[in-house]
Amino acid sequence: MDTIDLRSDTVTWPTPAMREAMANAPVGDDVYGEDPTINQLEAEAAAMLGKEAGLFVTSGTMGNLTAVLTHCGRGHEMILGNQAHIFRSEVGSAAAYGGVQPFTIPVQPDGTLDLGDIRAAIRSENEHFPRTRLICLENTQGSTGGMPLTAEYTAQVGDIAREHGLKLHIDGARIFNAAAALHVPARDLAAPADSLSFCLSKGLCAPVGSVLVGSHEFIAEARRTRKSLGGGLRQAGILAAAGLIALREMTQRLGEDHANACALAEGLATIPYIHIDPTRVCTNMVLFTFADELPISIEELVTRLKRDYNIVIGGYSNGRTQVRLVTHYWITRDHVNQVIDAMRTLLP
Ligand code: TLP
Repeated sequence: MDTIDLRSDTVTWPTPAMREAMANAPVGDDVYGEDPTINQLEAEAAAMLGKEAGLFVTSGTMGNLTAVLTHCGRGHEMILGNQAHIFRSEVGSAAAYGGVQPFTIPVQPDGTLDLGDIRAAIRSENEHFPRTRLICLENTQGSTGGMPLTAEYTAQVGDIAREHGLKLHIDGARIFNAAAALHVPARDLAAPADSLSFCLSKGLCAPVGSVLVGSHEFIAEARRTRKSLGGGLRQAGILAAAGLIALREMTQRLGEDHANACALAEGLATIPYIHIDPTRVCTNMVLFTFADELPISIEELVTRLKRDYNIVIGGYSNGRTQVRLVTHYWITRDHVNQVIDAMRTLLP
């Protein structure tokens, strides 16, 4: 990549090996189930997550929406975090297209939902109430800086879901970052869930795509939901070919991104005007805030980082001084050091 782009891991370019695999991928019409590369990707993804079947979808948003619409009907309620990507950043799609009502509860500083809060949010049977149908977790939890949820915690939520006849969906956009951070197979984190959607296109570098996994029965229904959303794909094996490399190879190297995120956080912690707790960095995200008495405005800082150092940062918005930096395949340790040096120069 030609810039040091830390806005997100969504900015990653496909690797040269991916581009080559894409050019040579065997393809077919996937609506007929005849794309061998997609079939292979779906089977391998399901196996890695310990589920029966998988479904290739265009994005994390489509994976989550397809899952929610498959689990829930109109007027049903889903319990999820008030900082969940599904609630905050998916355009209200579950409500818009499925009439599914969100019941939000606070995301805790460690990225979990409090078990007591989940229990309290489950509706009793009453003519007036919507029916609770689904619990959604996010692993890693983006709003708390990519905190991984453990298998033990997820199992406890799974127990609550089963006790009450509910389904559990995991927005596992970065589930392989969680697995790498916790040193467990991703399937352990997915085990209690009825469905999980993960992204090939974030830290795993594929240009497009996510995979939704679950039981044969669930995925058969989800296929219909995906079709209704306009997500029935044809010769998309050229995309799945990159996804296979993402799954087989890129999942194995995420620890490097986590180590770079730690190094970045530790370096930033030595700079005046930056408030950061490096011990909270667990995966590939670094969250920090600027002190109020910054010598230059945040806008000026962002402009000069880009203009003078070719460093792109984001995550802040007017009136908010919180910044998120995300490490990924295209960010090297040398880049990390350049970022720390540039910040130190601009914030003396
Ligand atoms: N996250 C993006 C932005 O939308 C915020 C990012 O830069 O982090 N679940 C989670 C936890 C996500 O972080 C994202 C994307 C999605 C779902 C949606 O994935 P896409 O962008 O593929 O629809």
